[in-house]
Order: sequence, then C-alpha cells, then structure tokens
Amino acid sequence: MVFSRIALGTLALAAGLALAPHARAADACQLEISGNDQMQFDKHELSVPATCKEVTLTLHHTGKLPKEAMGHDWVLMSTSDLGAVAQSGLSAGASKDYLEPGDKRVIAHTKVVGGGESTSVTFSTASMKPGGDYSYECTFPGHSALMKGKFKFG
Ligand code: CU1
Repeated sequence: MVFSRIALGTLALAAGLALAPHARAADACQLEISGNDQMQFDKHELSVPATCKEVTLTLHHTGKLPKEAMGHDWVLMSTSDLGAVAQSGLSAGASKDYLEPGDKRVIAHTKVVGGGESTSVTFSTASMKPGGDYSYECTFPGHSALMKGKFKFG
C-alpha cells in the first residue's frame, strides 16, 4: 500500500516534469505591455528566451484618451536605431502610424491604438541574435523619450 502510493506520486511528478517545459516555453514567447494616458509603459524591460522562434506581443492602452491625442504603438529595433526610427516615424505621420513604410530597422511593430484598445503582433525572431542589444519604443510624436525599454532576447 505504501509502495504503490509512492509509485503513484512518482508517476505524477514525472508527468508534471514532462509537461511543464512545454507549457513554460509557450508562455515565455507571449508578452504583454500596457501604455496609459500619462505617456508611460508599465514595463521598462521585456525578455524572451532565444528558444522562441516566434514572439507574440500584445499592447493594451489602459487610458481613455483617443489615439489622435495619446496614441501608443510598440516598435522593436536594435537599441542603436531608437532615435532614428522615431525621427523617420515623425516624418511619416499619423496616416502611416508614425513609422516610415518598409523601415528595415524595424524588427516588429504594432499599429497605433487609443484608450481602451488592444492590439497584437506576432513576429519571427530569425533576424535577431541571442544576447543582442534590442529596445522597444512608442513612435507617437514626443513619446519615445519616456516610452521605451530594453528587449532581452536569450
Ligand atoms: Cu505612446
């Protein structure tokens, strides 16, 4: 009786260990971030393991202001491109979601959303180097000084 209880416990533990890495791997490639009416992201760092071939990021705008006044997007790039991408986005304007169309420096981006809206982007990490220096920012005019953070890959 004692033996079989231990055996069952061991089996359950083994099953749990076998399933856990899969569950963790799937969750680890899903990211969420929020922007508010105070021009802030709720996270200043995001990270995914280099085992993620695809990453899905969901951006929530938790404020109330419309996107014309307080729009937010999430744009991923090499840290060294932060200023230049925002500058090009400013020139591109609202109709292009403050991103230069086809900007090769942009690894991934969401559209611009306003208060109460959410949006997601799923992107491949094939062009990214594990341990590389990546950052994200909001390219809405004037926001990138505050709304940015580090993106750790690997
Ligand atoms: Cu923003």
